[in-house]
Amino acid sequence: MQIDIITVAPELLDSPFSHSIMKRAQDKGLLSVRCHNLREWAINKHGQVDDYQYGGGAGMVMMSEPLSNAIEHLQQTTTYDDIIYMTPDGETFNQGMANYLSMKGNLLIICGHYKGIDQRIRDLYVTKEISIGDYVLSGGELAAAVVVDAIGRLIPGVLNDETSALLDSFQDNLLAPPVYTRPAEFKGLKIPDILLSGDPVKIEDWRSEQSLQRTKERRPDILRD
Ligand code: 6GU
Repeated sequence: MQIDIITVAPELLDSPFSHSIMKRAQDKGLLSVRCHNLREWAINKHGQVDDYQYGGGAGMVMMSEPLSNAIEHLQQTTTYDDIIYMTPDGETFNQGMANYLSMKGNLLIICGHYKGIDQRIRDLYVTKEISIGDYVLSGGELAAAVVVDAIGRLIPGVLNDETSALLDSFQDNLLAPPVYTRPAEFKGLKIPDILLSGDPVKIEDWRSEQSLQRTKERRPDILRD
């Protein structure tokens, strides 16, 4: 899978994809993430990519020309399954969207800043608008990193134990059960006896029950879905 990201702050995206599972995915050739600095398509030598909004009001708007030129430049060599705009007024990201997007071949992600991007770019190019939650970030980069991480780990072959993504919280509309590792007693707290029983069926039943219990208590909303 190839993911291209258009941003005014490529430095913000250096680190998230350089470690751990995202790094492994790229080293294995299963995922390629490329960040493109929008200022390369600035309208003047000052690197201008934003301007005041028509109708007045505080805050700058990212101009259509640099964005359009960047998108069309990238489209010359890549056909995108989706062109995604990261925006707080987009559809709220969830595991189902991550599953869906992980099956795509090429994605283009546009990160907004300031008051957002000129509406005409959304009308002309964007096929999907994603928010990562009901709060406002200063730019779309951290949100894009979240989305790419959630998608990237689902690409077959990225995780060592291929079944582990299937057992994640949310994969079956249930939260994950509690987990424990050594020692068996820590600060007076013992692990549940069942985990030492050696009975895989009983352990599986216990985990299912814990998942259900946790979901009822913490996220009754997803249980109803
Ligand atoms: Cl995608 N962008 C920004 N700027 N803020 C957000 C967001 C995106 N998702 C939640 N808050």
